[in-house]
Amino acid sequence: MRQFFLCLCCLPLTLKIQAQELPVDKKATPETIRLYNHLKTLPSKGFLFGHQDDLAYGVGWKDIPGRSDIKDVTGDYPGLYGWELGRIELDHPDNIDGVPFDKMRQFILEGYRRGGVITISWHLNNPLTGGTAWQPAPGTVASILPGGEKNALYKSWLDKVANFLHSLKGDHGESIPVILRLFHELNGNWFWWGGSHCTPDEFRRLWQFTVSYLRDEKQIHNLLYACNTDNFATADAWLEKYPGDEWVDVAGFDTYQRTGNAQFATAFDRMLTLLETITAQHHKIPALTEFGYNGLPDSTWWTGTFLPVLQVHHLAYVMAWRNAGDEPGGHHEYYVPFKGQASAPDFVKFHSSPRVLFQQAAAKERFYQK
Ligand code: BMA
Repeated sequence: MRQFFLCLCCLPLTLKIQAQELPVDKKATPETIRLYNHLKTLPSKGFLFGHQDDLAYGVGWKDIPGRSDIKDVTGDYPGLYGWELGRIELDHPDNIDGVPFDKMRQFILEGYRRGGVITISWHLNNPLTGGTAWQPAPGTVASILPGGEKNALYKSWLDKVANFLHSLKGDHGESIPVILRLFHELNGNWFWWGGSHCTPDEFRRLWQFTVSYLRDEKQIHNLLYACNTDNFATADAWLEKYPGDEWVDVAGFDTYQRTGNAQFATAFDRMLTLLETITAQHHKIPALTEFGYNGLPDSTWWTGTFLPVLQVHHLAYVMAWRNAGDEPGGHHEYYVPFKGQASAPDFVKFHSSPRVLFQQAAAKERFYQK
């Protein structure tokens, strides 16, 4: 009898532990479902720190096994790794930023093995004109929807994306979960899918078609879907083209500092407050899907400007954009410090803040395990 009572007492606890919510894909793999549930509760503890292309290159180096600018500075890898599929649609061996897809697959496995989280974006060419992602043309979105003249071409591009996603396998043959960030910065006018280049209805249909095609047609079940704007002014503005609760797992925005610290901090804080309201109402995972202060000219930016704002908000992750280094035309692009960069000592302090999770802390979360 006593044993029976004990069992009954344990029942609610057991049920609670086992109650897993399902993402957009109800047939998602066990690892993907675990990651989804874990990321939902993570913001109450802290946020992952991510970096685009972290393992592929940094400022002044490329393709050195095990190297990472973040590791050079902190001794730790990021907790989240961003990768980019642009040019996969052209069957190109390298992506838009010179990362070979074969190597990317290895880097993804490497990050996953360390317990990190993977997110992927896609600056796909304009399917109507053959121009780049940054070359909008009237009617592009309509042309790739079902019934449109470029729908077959777009599907053939999605087939290539599906093949790549399908090829991402862990050591036990399991599919590596990926947060797929589709049609990002959707409220900006610079991409063919963005801003005034399509109607809210066209955008929603594009999103829903793409998710359905990957999930239902191609049977890709290792994906969480992230939807993000660029800077935005109101919750209504963020939601203007929102594809709908059943189509989105992660909700976020991208922001870059192009003003003084105080002005940036005020705007950033405001957007985070709005995002938290949106994600609470819609039960989505909140994330800062891209950020950066190019060249990091302020040596105390990490703990003086960025962290004070982040600390009073709740996000699952933040992701710094890529350390491209020197670019043609005398430009440079980098968003995390490299060894010797002015903000490197402050980044080490930022790394040790208890709410910021790099790889060592991320591994302890055991995102993919029961
Ligand atoms: C932009 C820049 C470009 C890059 C593109 C796609 O923000 O970093 O140099 O080609 O993203 O990754």
